[in-house]
Amino acid sequence: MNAPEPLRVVHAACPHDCPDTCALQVTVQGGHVVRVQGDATHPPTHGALCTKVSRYAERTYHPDRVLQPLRRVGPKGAGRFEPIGWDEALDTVAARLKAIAARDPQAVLPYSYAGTMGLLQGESMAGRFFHRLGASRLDRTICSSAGGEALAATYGGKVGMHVEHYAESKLILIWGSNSIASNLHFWTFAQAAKRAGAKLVCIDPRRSETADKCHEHLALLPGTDGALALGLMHELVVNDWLDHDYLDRHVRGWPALKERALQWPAERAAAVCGLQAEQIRVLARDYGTTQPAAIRLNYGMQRVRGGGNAVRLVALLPCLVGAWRHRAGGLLLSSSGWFAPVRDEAALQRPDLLAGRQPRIVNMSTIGDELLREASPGFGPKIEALVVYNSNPVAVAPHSARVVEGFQREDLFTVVLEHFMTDTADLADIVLPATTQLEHLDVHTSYGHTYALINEPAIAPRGQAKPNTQIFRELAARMGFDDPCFADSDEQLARVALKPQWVDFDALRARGWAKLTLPEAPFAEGGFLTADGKAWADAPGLGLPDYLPNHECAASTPELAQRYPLAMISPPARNFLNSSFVNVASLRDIEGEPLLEMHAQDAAARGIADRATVRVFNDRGSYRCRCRVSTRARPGVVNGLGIWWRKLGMDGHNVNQLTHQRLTDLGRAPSFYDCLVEVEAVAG
Ligand SMILES: Nc1nc2c(c(=O)[nH]1)N[C@H]1C(S)=C(S)[C@@H](COP(=O)(O)OP(=O)(O)OC[C@H]3O[C@@H](n4cnc5c(=O)[nH]c(N)nc54)[C@H](O)[C@@H]3O)O[C@H]1N2
Ligand SMILES: Nc1nc2c(c(=O)[nH]1)N[C@H]1C(S)=C(S)[C@@H](COP(=O)(O)OP(=O)(O)OC[C@H]3O[C@@H](n4cnc5c(=O)[nH]c(N)nc54)[C@H](O)[C@@H]3O)O[C@H]1N2
Ligand code: SF4
Ligand SMILES: [Mo]
Repeated sequence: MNAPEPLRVVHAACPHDCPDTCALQVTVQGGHVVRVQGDATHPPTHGALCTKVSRYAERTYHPDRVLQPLRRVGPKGAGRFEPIGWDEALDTVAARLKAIAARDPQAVLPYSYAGTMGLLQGESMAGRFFHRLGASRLDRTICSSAGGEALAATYGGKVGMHVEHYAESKLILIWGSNSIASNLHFWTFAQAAKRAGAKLVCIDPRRSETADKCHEHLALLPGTDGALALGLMHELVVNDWLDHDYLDRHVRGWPALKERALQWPAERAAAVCGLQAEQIRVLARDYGTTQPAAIRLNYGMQRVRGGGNAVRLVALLPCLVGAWRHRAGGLLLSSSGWFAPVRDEAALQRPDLLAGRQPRIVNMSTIGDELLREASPGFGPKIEALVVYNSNPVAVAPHSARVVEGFQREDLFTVVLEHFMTDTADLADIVLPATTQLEHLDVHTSYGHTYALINEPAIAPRGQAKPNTQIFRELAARMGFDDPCFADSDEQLARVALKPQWVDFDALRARGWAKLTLPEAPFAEGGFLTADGKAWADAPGLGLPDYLPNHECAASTPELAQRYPLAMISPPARNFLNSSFVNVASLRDIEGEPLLEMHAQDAAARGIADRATVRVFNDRGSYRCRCRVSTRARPGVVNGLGIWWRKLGMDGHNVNQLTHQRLTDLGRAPSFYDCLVEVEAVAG
């Protein structure tokens, strides 16, 4: 008998759009991945992974992986494809893009998001390619730009506490975050704090898994967080639970904001939020009298019309009470701004290849409308070609009916780089097989901690799959782009991704991760990243933040609220990551079917029984799912857990059949959780 092949352990990083960006250790034997584990030495990961990524190998070795290029044969959307060789596939794509670009390169649009958060397989070679072509630029707003712009307007960047320090907090507000599902490694620190006596408060319309484990749960109405923050400020002012010294020295515009807050007694805020005034008073007293007090804000609360204003208001709370003086006090929404000086985006993406051109910018969040727009002086040319990578827009973008109509245009040429035949790949003309994280090199930063990570390839690409970088390299050659930068290898890209004065690449490689050197309590003495170092209540061009009611609610659209009296939010299901993993059988089995959680009172009023099949609908469309009559939903609000692949749902639709394309107040982002619906039981 032969001796068993030796085991090899490779440093890797979780590629997913998740704040935790775990450090992985991948065990390989005989060219095959046998185990994916968390790196015990990486402090935020501490050796533990979520259920989804513990199964990452199942995704890589999935029998449905697309492993060769495909060309559509039937009519668009019929899902009939035939395998073709790489040469033919790339020649076809290059010929079409060349012909379109000869008329106007802006008729070509890249569409990508965070299927992988890797700096290489994200926007490196792809960025170079589209810059050189002069294609339309994509406004990448689908997730976090309302909150991101709000943080920039308040702190001067997407910066906040170090996640590790939550373990020492005495009070933690978990605000718009189902941390157990979507920020597991923060939750570990919050639990340590809880064991040490800290109080945990969850602020979320849904009684989530996380709310179950907190001491208090404020189930406010969706989109009312700004009113809650103003109500809390009112209590902090009238009870003088303020850090006057901090406010005087480190906050710009506080006197004016204080006047606004004084118009929001607890009763007024409670009426808007659908809470009891007493709940707001108790929370304000806790927050005003406990140090250190920390807020873990997450993006769930900014997917509404007033999301940007709400984040600005919440982000000012730690300044009122001086929470920033402690390393275990303050707020974290995103840590990605700490990496802004570290990442060398210009070196990776080479915007200089635009050579002075300024192509139009197209918003990814309104892709349905954009694809259906005709040429006009204001818009420019009609979109004739779409190159999709790292995203599944047909499932995740709002107002699916419009999105699908756009993707079904017979005159649209669509290329999709993918691992699987997603809802988007089904509507492609050409599908190109991409490698997964176990098959390519990458470098990662994080939006939930302050460590850089390396991802070494563990195995050779499966089948004929190629890294995104390689696909764009080969396409560039066929387009005749002979700039030397298109010959850079992934290794060369990895070496320029992070600036050496911050992260030494060889040290990163040796250990798998590297912590940025940053102050422990970054704003203990002010020093925000704004022009004057203060936190801005009054931001240039924006003025003071205020509560803005949802696009769709009784206050803004009373007639609509009569017909569609239920507010629907569509937060992520725990065992999926956006629409990724929906096709991994073991994870889909845990989730079961597309679910709508509904309060018993609302169910009784409609004669809906637990586990009934229901139709959820509004003027934009409808979809079917299983109803769970549950205390996870508060009265008046239904929770449609996302984001199923349309074709794996009950009727070929998902929750985005109901969402709309109206944008947030800041950041031009979608307002997924600002959506009125009605629900009825259906037979069968
Ligand atoms: N398991 C899992 N993890 C994920 C994801 C996933 O799909 N699955 N998605 C990843 C992505 S893309 C992101 S952007 C991050 C963060 O993604 P988030 O969407 O922030 O993720 P959650 O924290 O799961 O969900 C947000 C919470 O906000 C609540 N919420 C909805 N509307 C409101 C509101 O108006 N006010 C308040 N206060 N709360 C509201 C929801 O009920 C939910 O519990 O998570 C990432 N992690
Ligand atoms: N109703 C509703 N809609 C939502 C949300 C919600 O909460 N409710 N959340 C929104 C949010 S926060 C976000 S971030 C978006 C997310 O939307 P997307 O960024 O589109 O995320 P995914 O659905 O995970 O799709 C990512 C795709 O990229 C592919 N991929 C992964 N790695 C690679 C790679 O290396 N190469 C290539 N070529 N492909 C790769 C995966 O196979 C997957 O199909 O959805 C948004 N849509
Ligand atoms: S999805 Fe998040 S929690 Fe799961 S392994 Fe990746 S980074 Fe860690
Ligand atoms: Mo996201």
